[in-house]
Amino acid sequence: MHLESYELNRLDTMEKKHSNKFYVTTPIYYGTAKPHLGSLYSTLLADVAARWNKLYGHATFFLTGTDEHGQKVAQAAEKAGQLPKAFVDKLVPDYMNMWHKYEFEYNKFIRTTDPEHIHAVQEWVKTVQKKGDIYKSVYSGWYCTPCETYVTETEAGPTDKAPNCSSCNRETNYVSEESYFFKLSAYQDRLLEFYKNNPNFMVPKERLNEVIRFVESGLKDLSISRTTISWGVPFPGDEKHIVYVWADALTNYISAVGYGQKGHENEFNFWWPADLQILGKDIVRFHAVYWLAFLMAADLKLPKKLLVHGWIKVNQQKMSKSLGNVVDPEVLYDNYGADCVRYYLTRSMAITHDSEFSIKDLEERITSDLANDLGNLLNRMLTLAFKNNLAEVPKHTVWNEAGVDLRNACWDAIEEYEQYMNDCQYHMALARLWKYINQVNSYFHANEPWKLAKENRAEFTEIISAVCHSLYTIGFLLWPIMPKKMNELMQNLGKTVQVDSHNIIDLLKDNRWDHIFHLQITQTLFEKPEPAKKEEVMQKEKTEESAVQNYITIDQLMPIELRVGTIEDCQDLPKSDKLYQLRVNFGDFGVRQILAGVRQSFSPEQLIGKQAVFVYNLQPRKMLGTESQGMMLIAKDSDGLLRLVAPQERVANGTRLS
Ligand code: ME8
Repeated sequence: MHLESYELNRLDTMEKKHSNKFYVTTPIYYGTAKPHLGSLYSTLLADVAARWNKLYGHATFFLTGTDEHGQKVAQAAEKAGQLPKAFVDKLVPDYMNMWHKYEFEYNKFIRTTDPEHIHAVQEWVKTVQKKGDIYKSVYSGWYCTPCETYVTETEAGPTDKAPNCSSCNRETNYVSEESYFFKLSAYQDRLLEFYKNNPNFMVPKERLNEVIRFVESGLKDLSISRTTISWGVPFPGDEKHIVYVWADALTNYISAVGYGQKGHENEFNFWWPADLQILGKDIVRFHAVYWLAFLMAADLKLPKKLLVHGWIKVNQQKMSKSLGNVVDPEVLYDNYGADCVRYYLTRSMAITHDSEFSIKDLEERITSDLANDLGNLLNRMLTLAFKNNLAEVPKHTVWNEAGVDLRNACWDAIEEYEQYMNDCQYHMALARLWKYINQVNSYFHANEPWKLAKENRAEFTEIISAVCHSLYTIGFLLWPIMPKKMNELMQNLGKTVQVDSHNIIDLLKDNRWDHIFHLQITQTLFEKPEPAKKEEVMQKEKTEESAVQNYITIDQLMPIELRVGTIEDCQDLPKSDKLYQLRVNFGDFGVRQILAGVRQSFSPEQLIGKQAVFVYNLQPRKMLGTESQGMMLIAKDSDGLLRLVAPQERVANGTRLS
């Protein structure tokens, strides 16, 4: 269910029905490229947090969206030969579709080009201007376009040369322009006071110290307008200027819930302040310093918590387009399904640290945690129950010692899992829950219910009931992580996950293990990844359609000499059923003998006289005792069909491709 906004009457009922509200946000992603595993990860964490709060019966609002103004987007659009708005319009569905695939139940997808947002940004500027915290002056300094930020004097040091950006290490440009400034310096003490009084404001706590050090080193007023570009929110009262993209973007968190919009005051007062704002460690300063000061200046409340997560790394490096190691979530979805990827990311990426992503780890997690530990437990219990006519598991009242121990262990697991989830330590929560899943497995094995089915029906039923109660609890607790799979698991137990205003976590804690279960066998919950699939994904990783793109630089490309030649002769290569021995004429560059493995797709008549493209400077090598002095390029489609690669019209033999 995706609600674009909450109407007022609905808000009234919500205020009455729900004991509490929970508002969670993700960064809004630059409208420059499609979603990748990093943006997916932040959004997943927000979805997990929102769903976890739904289990408490809280009214939740989950906001995500795109950051569409500024130089970075304008440049990307220009490069694509499009106007900025048309460019971002094309990208937004990519985000929405991907988020739907991964079952992200966001309530609003904000775009900074939305008219309500633009209006809200202007309202914020006017409010702060009235207060006297915005003034006009001239800005001169080094600017990093990829990060849309100025390098501070301290960071730049005494230099006439362009310093590299302290965040992304790319080169900066010197700019000097008339600008409106926000009196950030006036908020230094209030910010430090806030950090001191709210030591748990940031997860992980340690990051707050870095922020404190930065603020203590002295805050300079912040330039919040630009005259050098036009793609942005017009600065109210001075349309030569546009609002600095970060001042524009950060405001999304309040504009999305009604800030600055007449008739939306109740909505805004209901949702704001945000309970949790999720972001990567690259944008801490913007959120923990500028954003808070912007809010203070408008006399608005401050967010309750920032969750700052580390990088997902691939091959030991941060994923980034320029490094060419970007993982495509679509490929993962197609191969493993949304829930398995959701589980892997929450389980294996430690919130507080950078974590390495690998297909091998992903597959191991699916096999060991999901298919073996959890899936098999459900499977074995169901098969045994059905084999012994126990599709209806009756209410059980008096538990023997092993059952009582397992029930106590279940309650302990809930308590500790809850603690970790509320601290946003999702990977720890899952590790803790798996300890319990292993306890249930041990209980099942140790009590050997398969031996009791005939001789001690009461005890057999008790064991099945205990496993059902355990799985029922696990199903709810894991629902925020794997919503679809846990709905399936519940269906196997004859239950459903229904989130409304009830506090399910409390119900689980108070659960006396007195449920009746109507068991159903459906399809296997988790399939182990087939070895073939693994190979396929690995292979894809290596090719350009892959999850991980391995770019080469222009310098690596230049030495490869591709030339057009005419095939003058074509003979079978003795002892080979694949190779032809070709004689290829490269005009001024001579005639060469080249072996090509295309015998099964072309007859000699189909090749002789044709032009094709060859790698001309490949080191000669011998195949079956015959030397090949180059390589013919071939296009092979997914059905294995081969086609010659040739210029559309004949060119002089020896022509080089450039
Ligand atoms: O910074 N690992 O947008 P952005 C984990 N528009 N998370 C990653 C990641 C990685 N390798 N790469 C990116 C912007 N992320 C601004 C935000 S908010 C008012 C404006 C995630 O498209 C992480 O959350 O560059 C990071 O902070 C965010 O994407 C940056 O997204």
